[in-house]
Amino acid sequence: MISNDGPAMIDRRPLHFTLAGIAATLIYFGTAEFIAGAFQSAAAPLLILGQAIIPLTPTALIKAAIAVFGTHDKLALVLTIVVVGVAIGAGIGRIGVNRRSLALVLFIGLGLLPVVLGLSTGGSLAAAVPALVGLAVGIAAYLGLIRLGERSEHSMRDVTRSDRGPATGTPGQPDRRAFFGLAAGVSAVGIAAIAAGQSAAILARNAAGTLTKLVLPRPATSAAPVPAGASFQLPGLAPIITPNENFYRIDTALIPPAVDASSWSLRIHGMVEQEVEITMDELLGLPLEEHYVSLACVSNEVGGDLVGNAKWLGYPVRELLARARPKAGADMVLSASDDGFSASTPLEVLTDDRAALLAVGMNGEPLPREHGFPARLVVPGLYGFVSATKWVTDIEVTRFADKEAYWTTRGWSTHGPVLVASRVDVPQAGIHVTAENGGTIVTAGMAWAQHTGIAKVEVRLDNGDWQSAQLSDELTKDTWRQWRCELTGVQTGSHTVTVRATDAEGNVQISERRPAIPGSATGLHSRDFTVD
Ligand SMILES: Nc1nc2c(c(=O)[nH]1)N[C@H]1C(S)=C(S)[C@@H](COP(=O)(O)O)O[C@H]1N2
Ligand SMILES: [Mo]
Repeated sequence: MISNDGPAMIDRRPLHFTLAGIAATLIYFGTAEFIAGAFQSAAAPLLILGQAIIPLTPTALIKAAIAVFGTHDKLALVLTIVVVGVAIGAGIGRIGVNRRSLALVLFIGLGLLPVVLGLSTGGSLAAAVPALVGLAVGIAAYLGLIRLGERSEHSMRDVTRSDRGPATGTPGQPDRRAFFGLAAGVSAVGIAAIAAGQSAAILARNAAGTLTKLVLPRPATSAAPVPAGASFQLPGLAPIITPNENFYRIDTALIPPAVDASSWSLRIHGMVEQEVEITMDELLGLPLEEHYVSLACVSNEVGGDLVGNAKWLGYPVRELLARARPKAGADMVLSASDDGFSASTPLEVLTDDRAALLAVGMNGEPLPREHGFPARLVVPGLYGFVSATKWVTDIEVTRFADKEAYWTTRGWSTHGPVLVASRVDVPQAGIHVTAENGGTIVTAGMAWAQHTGIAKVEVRLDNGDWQSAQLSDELTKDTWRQWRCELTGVQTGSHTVTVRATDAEGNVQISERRPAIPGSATGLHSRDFTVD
């Protein structure tokens, strides 16, 4: 007798069902992404799931993801959803070994999740199409694959049962090969379709950005050109004006909202004597002002690059609020965009004489879509999360006691004044330097304390004394400044340069290391370098 438990009798069904589940999940995502991409629809399940997950994700995790992936955090999120989805799909597929109808119910339930989420956030019925077609294709792939898998199993059993011996055990082989081939093929097509759908979405987004071009009027008040003395021209040192394409981007939108300038309007309401609504035509007809303002993110790490400086064109928020006439007792302005973000800004900051703008232009161009097209707020002296609402459509005059903004409900502070900060840019990380003229090393970087101004920057080599750095000419007290210092007598070997800034009110940068939550990271930035 030939025993029944030879190697040929390994039960492959769990493997088949698991692989079928994986392939089905990939082809589900792929079909849906592809359809959504082809019709330039926002109904792609990955997008819907991503948007649903962002608000549920612990803030610390979001900030960590931004720190690790930078502006690729959105791609990382999409990939995470695919990987987690595939893992769940594998598990459900495996359940089908014993309970096939349960597996189907679970697949249908999960596949419909983006449909339900899409509809509940105001999506149209048409927006359900990509996920529904994806689900149909995914289920068909699962059932087809397990049938093929079973056929290969049965033929193996038939062979063994009829006792014909291993040499004739081949009739099951073609089916088995067909199974693995089909499972791999379906998975590959799924992955390719996900990639195609995502690329189509990116292309469509870029095209939309150019379609909605807006012609900016000449400023009524222009900013002076950047004086030569404002910049030290040094390789590796951040430029005084950050080009738009290099400006950091932080927001909770998986895809930057596409807001049409002609239908855009801003409403000012709440604790006001007079509600005000302003359209883009009206806004562009007002005397617009140009101001240099540096913007920083509260979650910028010590030495990080979530800070930039631009020349903004806009209308003073102070003037708009004067039209609405805030009522006594109001102390906060809650600005919001249609994507669910909101920021709480102290009313007094928006009514004093600083250049708080409802901005339409950035460095001489209409706002790029990522930076808030067609209009956003920019407020000197506050972190972006409490002031710089992009795609802004709503301004409510209220009280801190009555309303909370997006990040405040997630553990961040209500008020967000910027702390004095500085950073080493030169020598660049990982670069070996040669000391000129017997040990002279040039070090340089940026320092900022928006709306107060930088008064002093000091540099320390290793554990030496603090020495004063040279400062570039100040553009305005709302912008960052460059600093530069020549270190002399530097020996060959490893060194560390540390920087600290002092603002115009005499506040010295906090050297104690503190995490970003709730009100910005503190600590001094150092750069290690090697002199050859
Ligand atoms: N609508 C909207 N506006 C927003 C945000 C957002 O998530 N949504 N993020 C804010 C944060 S945290 C910062 S730091 C700045 C960043 O502006 P930027 O992306 O133009 O650099 O935008 C602010 N405005
Ligand atoms: Mo931010």
